[in-house]
Amino acid sequence: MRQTIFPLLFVTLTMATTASAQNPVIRDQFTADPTARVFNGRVYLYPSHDIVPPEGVRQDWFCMADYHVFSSDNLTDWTDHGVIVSQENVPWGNPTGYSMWAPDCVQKNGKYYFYFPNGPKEGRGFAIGVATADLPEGPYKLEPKPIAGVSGIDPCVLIDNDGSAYIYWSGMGIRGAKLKDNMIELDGELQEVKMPRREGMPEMPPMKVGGQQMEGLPDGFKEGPFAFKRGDWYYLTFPWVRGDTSNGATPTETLAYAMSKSPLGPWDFKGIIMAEHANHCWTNHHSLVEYKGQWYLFYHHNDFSPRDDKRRSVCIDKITFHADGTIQEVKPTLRGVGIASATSRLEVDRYSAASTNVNTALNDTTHAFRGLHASLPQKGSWITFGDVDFSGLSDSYLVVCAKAADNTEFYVREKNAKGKVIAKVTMTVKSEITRPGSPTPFRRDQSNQWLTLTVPLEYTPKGVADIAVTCEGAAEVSIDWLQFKNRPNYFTTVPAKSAPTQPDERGFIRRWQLREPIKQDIRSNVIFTDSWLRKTFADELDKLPKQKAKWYTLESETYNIKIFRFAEKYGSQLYGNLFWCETNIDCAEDIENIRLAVGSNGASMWWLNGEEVLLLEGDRRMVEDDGVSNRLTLKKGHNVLRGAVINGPGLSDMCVRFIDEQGKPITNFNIQ
Ligand code: FUB
Repeated sequence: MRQTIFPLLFVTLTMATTASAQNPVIRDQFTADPTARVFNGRVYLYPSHDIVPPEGVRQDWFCMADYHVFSSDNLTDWTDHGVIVSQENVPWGNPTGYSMWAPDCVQKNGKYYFYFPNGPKEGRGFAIGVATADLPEGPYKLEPKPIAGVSGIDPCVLIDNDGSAYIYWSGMGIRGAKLKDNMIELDGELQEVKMPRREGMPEMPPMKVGGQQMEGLPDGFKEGPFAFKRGDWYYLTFPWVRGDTSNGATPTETLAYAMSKSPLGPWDFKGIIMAEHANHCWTNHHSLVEYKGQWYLFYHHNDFSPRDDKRRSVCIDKITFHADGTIQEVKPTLRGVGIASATSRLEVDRYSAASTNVNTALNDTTHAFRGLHASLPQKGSWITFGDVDFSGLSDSYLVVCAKAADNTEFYVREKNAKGKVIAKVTMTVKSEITRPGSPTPFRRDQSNQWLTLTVPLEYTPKGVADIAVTCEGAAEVSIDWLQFKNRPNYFTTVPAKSAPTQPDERGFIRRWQLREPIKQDIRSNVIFTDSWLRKTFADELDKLPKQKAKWYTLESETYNIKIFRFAEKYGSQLYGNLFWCETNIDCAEDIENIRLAVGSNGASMWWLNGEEVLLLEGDRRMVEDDGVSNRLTLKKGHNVLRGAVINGPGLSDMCVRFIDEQGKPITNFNIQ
């Protein structure tokens, strides 16, 4: 038998990762008809791949040209392994049919069998092809012919405890058949069936059909069989149009199921797994899988294409079984499954639950993959978002992307709408905000636009907790996402009685004692004249011994001391501060004819052993060696270098070192 080999060609060279604990789970392409399987401890997702039909192809119909496979070990972070099978490479398939509908993949004796429907090169209808691989993500090798005796779509394979394999498909109802050990042929005789003649079409020759009709299923349109075994029950689950409009439901697909004690039935119909989609998306298609002790329902919905129900996206929700094996109906959520790290972007617009007046809408109606936002219209409106893991938080703050009129308040709380307040957010004209991707905050002056705000925390939950966002003001608040961030470690605390350190190789002093910032109300740095600075520093210096302020001994990660980060952590405001700093220098001998060289943002003044040695007046930037003192001596033994840095509306930092006559750094002293 000739086998067509399509080696690595089919696997895209890069693997993309998407992190999305919410529904839909794949956010950069349409994905439908999800079959989830657990292989080697990971969940593999084999969906079909909806695309927008190219020109010349029917625009209002399903359009699929290839298959991707995705995998995850937490149902949150998904790796796209790329294309595994493509229509132009199927030896028997129509290369421009765009009919690569719902697939499945199973593993037997270490080999992976990928089953997929496709339109044949000649004739009409669908056949089911097989591709095999040594790994779940491929590369896959295509069988030259489809499975004889199977005419239809939506293949699903069940492997029983004794290794017997059964295939189910839809076409003329739902059919099932035993597979031979080779997994690519039906076991048993094929029957000749006369094909019904379609109006205007030539008569078709009779077809050889295998397997048997699945008995016991309800009337009404059925497709997409997914069969599995749990305990000693076999389940046959399937999209089903119940056609019952009495409860207001439109005749679109539900997900339904039947149970049996034998793999090919007869089946005992049990009811609904998921009701019709509320927005009338016509199809649903699904699979059930147990992973790490929890059962999950994978299904699809047209969230990213609300006006076109042939472009769909895969969602996941938890599913539970009653003690008698029957299934509890699943209500679709936007939150989906998986524990979301508090430090990842929490798309709270895809909430677990919401007050009835909350609306969700696309951020950009022309680019659905740009996501959604949720609007909380009035005081008391709320959304909750389950399973957030706070364990990775230390010294953190909240970043939130929201839109509201000025002075509108909303809170982030633990657990629910009445829970403990984690952070209070007020949208004000003078909000200090950070552009995404930029570390520099700035001030905004317009209202009711999308803003990314940085907010201090009132309280940090422990472990895994649910959170809620509550509207506290009279006006509407729209929320896109939240994220908790840990402040980077710009400083290390130096414990008392630590060993002395030295300046770095460029002579910069990194160990400092910093007094907690002193708030200043300074609108502009133009006031930093010599006389103003001398008076201000002299007054403050006078007060220093009388104050009960806290001093911190810190070692900086960088040569320039980011005292604005110190202010952020230990002060009441980021801008408008006076900082006192001291460092203790021990010399083995006198070091003469050297100069103190300082860069500071903004102005600063420096004293060595109580004597003023340098003043940097005016509105300064931190530039290395911006101001240099007269010649001075670091005396043998102990020396104290003291500085005062002051800034109005800017972010403060400083770099300090001693240099010799040639400008070379002095490094031969200890710092206590
Ligand atoms: O995706 C194309 C078809 O739509 C599937 O094969 C059916 O199950 C339905 O979901």
